Parts: sequence; C-alpha cells; structure tokens
Amino acid sequence: MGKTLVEKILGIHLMEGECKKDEPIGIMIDQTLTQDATGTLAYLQFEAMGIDKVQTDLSVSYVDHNTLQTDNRNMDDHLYLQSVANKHGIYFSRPGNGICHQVHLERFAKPGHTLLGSDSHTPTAGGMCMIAIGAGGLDVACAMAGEPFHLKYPKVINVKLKGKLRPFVSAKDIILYILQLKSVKGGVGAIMEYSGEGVLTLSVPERATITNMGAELGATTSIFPSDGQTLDFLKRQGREQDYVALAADRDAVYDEVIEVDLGEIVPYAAMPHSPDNVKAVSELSNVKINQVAIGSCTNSSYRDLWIVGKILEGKVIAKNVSLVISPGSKQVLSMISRDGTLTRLIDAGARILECTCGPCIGMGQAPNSAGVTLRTFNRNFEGRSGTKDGQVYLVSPETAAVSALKGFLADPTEHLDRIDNFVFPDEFRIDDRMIIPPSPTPENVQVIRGPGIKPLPEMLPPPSDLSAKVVIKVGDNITTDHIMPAGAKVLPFRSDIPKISEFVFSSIDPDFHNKAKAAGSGVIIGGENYGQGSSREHAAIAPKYLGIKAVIAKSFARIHKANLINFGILPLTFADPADYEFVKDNDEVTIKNLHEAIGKTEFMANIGGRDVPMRLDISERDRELLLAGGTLAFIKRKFAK
Ligand code: MIC
Ligand code: SF4
Repeated sequence: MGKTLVEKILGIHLMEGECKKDEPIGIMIDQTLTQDATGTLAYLQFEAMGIDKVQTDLSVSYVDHNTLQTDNRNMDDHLYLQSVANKHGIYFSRPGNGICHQVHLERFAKPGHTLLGSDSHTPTAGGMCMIAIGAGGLDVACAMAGEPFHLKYPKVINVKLKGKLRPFVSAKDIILYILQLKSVKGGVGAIMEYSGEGVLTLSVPERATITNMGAELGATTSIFPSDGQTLDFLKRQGREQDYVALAADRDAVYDEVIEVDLGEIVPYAAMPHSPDNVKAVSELSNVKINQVAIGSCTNSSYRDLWIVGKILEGKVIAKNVSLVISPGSKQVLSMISRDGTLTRLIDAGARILECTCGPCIGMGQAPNSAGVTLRTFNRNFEGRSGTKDGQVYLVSPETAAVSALKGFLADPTEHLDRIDNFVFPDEFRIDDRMIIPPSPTPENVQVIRGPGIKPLPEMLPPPSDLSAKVVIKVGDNITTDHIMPAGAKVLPFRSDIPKISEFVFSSIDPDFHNKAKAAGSGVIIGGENYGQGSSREHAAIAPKYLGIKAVIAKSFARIHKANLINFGILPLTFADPADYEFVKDNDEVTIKNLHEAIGKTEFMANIGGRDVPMRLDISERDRELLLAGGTLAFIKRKFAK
C-alpha cells in the first residue's frame, strides 16, 4: 500500500510508538522557533533544564509580537531573548526583521523536515512541505533539549485541488472556503494534506497562506508536496541545496478526501466573530467599513503586497477608511521599496507599519466603537482587535484593497479590471544580517535579566484528594484570547506570571482572578472546543498560579489541552455531556484518591452534591506528567537521573 506524505515524513522522524491512527507517538524535531510573547517563558524553562546547547539542527528566536517599547519591560524582554539565544546555540531574529512565520518560510524552512514552534501558526511552513506544528513553549523547550515531541498519530485528510483560481480570487479564499465547509473543529486530530493538479498552480507563499490558516480548522498541521514550485521559491531565496522532491504515493490511502475545484472558488469573508463564519463577499456588498488592515503571518508576502499595490495604483482610499499595512518581513519591505509598490501604497493613503504582528495581536490600530474592520489576518475573535465591539471580517488582500478604495466590502471580481500578472522577480533580496548567529564562545556570554523577568512559579504535585470550587462556567469555543487576553495592555507582562494572572478571563468576568484566589483551589467548567486558538501557555500557567486544579469541559482544543497537562492542570471531560447543564458557579467539586484517579480513564467526581462520571483521555506519559506536577518537574527529574 502506498504512503501519504505525512506517513513518509513522520515515519522518518519516529522515535517512540507506531504510525497507527490515534496511537501516542514521539517524533524527532529538526528545527524549533519561538516568538517573543511565548519565547521568554520557553527559554526560562529551557534554562531550568540545565542544558548548555540546543540539540536541534536549528533553533531560531524571533521578536515580532511586542515591539512597542512603551516602557523598560519590553526591551528588557528583548535583551533577555537575545542574550539567552546567544548563550545556548540559538539564532536571534532581531525586531524589525519580520514576523516569525514569514521569515522562517523565506530563510529556514526545509522540505521533509520537522519544525516545532511556540506559536499556533507554525504550520505556515507546511507550505514548504514541512511537518510544522504549533505547541506550548514548554514543549518547544523540551524539543530544544533533544526530547521527542509527543502527539497522537493523526488522521490524514486529503484535500484534492483541481483546476485553477480565477483572477482576483486567491489562496485566502481557498482556506476560507474550507473553513466554511469544515468549521473551526473540522481539523481536530488531523493533518490536512494537499494534492492534485491544482496544487501546481499555487506558489509557496500562497500555499503558506493556506497552511497558516489551517490552524483555524483546529488541525495539527497542514502540508503541501515539495515540487517545482518549491524548487522555484528556494532558488529565488538562494537555497536550492535545501530542495528535495516529496509527494504522496499514487495509491496512498487517506482517512478522508475532500475535493475542491479552484475554478469555483469566489472571494469570501469570515464574518464576526469566528474564522468559520464564512460567506461569499458578493452576498455582503452593503457592509460599510471603517478600517482595512493588510498584513499578519497569513497575507503579508511580497506577492500579496505587490498585488495590493497594483490595485491601489493611481487611486486614493475612500474618505471613511483608514488603511494600515504591515509587511511580513524586512525582505518584503525592502523589495517593495525598490519596485515601486511602496510608493503606490503610500500615494494611495496607506499607513505603513513595522514588519511585525501589529494589529493582528491587538498591538495598536484598534477600530472605533462598533467599527467594521477588514483584515487579511487569520483570527477575528471578539475583542482581539482591542475594541470590545469591533466587527472584524477576514478577507483576501485583493478584497481588502478594492474595499479600501470603495469604502464598503466589495467583491474584487466585480469591481476590478485586469491588472498585470504577478511574476516573481528573478532574485529576492537576501540579507541575513538582522539574524544574529549564536556565540562561538558561549561561556563568556552573560544572560541579561531585567526586573520584569520573574522566576517561574513553583509547580507542586497534585493533592491526594481534590476539593475545589467552580470559579467560572463558560460556553462553547472559548478561545485562549478569552482565557488570557493579549494586546498592548497585557502583552508586556508575558514574563511576569503573578502580574499577568490578574487578567485571566478579564473580558468575561473581571473579578475572576479575585474569586479564584479566594477559592484557593478552583475548577473551570467549559463547553466544546475549550481553549481554541493561540498556543500561549500563559492560558494554563496563569490559571495554575491562581489555584486552578482542573478544567472540566465537553471537549478541548489540542494545544491548550497539552498546555494544561504541562502545567499540572487536569483536562477532564464530562463522560455524559448532558451533565454540563447541571453544574453551577460556586459548586463544590471533590475527587477522592486523586492520584489513583489520574491513572484511570474513567472515574467519579462529586459536583454540587451529585456524582458525575468524568473522563481523562490522555496518554500514559501524560498521566506521569500530571502526577509529577507538570512537565518541567518531570523533565528535571529525568535529567537529574
Ligand atoms: C496569536 O496569533 O494568537 C499569537 C499571538 O500569535 C499566539 C501566540 C501568543 O499568544 O503569543 C499563537 O497563535 O499561538
Ligand atoms: Fe503574529 Fe497574528 Fe500571526 Fe499570531 S496570527 S503570529 S499574532 S501575525
């Protein structure tokens, strides 16, 4: 029987277990990446492991999320990241060099290799045929220490692309279409593997838009084959030597197959407040807009900004619109500044931002009250833009650009005339001087720790009996942006757990942190898909700091569930989801003989005086991690041996 692309790459990297669906496996990680907002914790944890040098082929630390430097804390974080990278064999991509996923794709991604990143959009590198997975910082720290990454062997969903996109329809529309089809839970436990003749029509940056936003399907990752397009992109990046041809065997067998005819895709928009709330733009044409933001790791490549420049050429944006553009990398900015694109953008009225995440993570450019903002980003969760009632629509760069001119949400296929065909320039501008290689004499490097970098809180093993109180009960699809908000107000505290914990659930219950502290030992009740979205482990470590011992939900998102286990919080599910209805705020929760219970898949809890059957669906290794009080305690013990 033939093999899928996923089977081939995972097979070569298998360190533990068997390549059988749902079996726990451990895979070798070739490369890691971190960004500043998750990186400080990841490196504090790496340091706590006591290892001198990373064990991977390549590890890169990027600074792209918080570069506002509104006070000392932000630059203190940058200095810590730079010095800790220098000491431990890690490359450091300086602020201004670009968004981690865009730069990684350009300069480091290699077909057939594995990448683990402390950011949920790490799958972007799947556009370069990598198995690229997002995880919590602690998992990335373990991978840097040479430990395998543990996951359940995923199912593989084959997305067969046929035909070719029509003019002004682009990769973003393909992934929005798939999100409409499958929903934000449609990829849970799966890898999306793309194939078919339509794949050949998509360049690497276009493929990367699709694999990037595969994260919004809940998928473990997404991957494209390595073919002529891959070779072409690598050649232009001066990295031809990194190319290998890789594809699934013709007779590969998949768990599910979806066929997509590219010729039938139209411009789509994801409406507030979920990436799967998708409609055709033509059905939404009367929506008046206030702001357009182009950029983020989804749509900020040279190709995307070139097309936006061509659409805006010689025109000016509508009076009612503020247009902001953040190029994905220094390479992109440098190239658009040479070919006339930048002038076209500025002349049309665009405000040019730094090459960072910027408005995507709520670092500025919050829309007006109830304002409508079109964004080429990947997430439109409520409040993430920085304005609680902001109405965020996710669209392609083509739709964003034409709408900025019109002043309302406009379908580019209806409103645009032909523009020149996009062709890549022969050579990309290659200049890696903003990426600092690690020190050849690490013994002389001193790690710089500013006052904002607080030591990690102590993680204790679980008590022998659990006695706790329900501190909050929430509904379905709660995101990590609800649990641990980001944005300009909160991101500066990413290295200070006691301080950042004051913001847990602040958008839902501003008093949560006081209530949790008063309870001393607390439980969170969640609905379906609890913890979707970002990989931020602060959404686990801060509740842990506030005394949360368990989350009892109907189901969990993958990365958040792993983060809960890493920090010793029990991710329990209701054996009968109907029991969710009976649980109330302030109910007492007891679990007798907790250590014994952690060893089992099913056991009883008592909630508010009722016996409620619980499930703990985790691997044997996860049970050991929980009993040790979390992964760091477990790993430290292992290395001490
Ligand atoms: C996001 O898009 O939500 C982030 C900010 O990039 C996060 C990481 C973080 O919270 O630092 C992610 O996607 O993992
Ligand atoms: Fe940055 Fe936004 Fe991409 Fe997250 S989704 S890495 S915040 S650009």
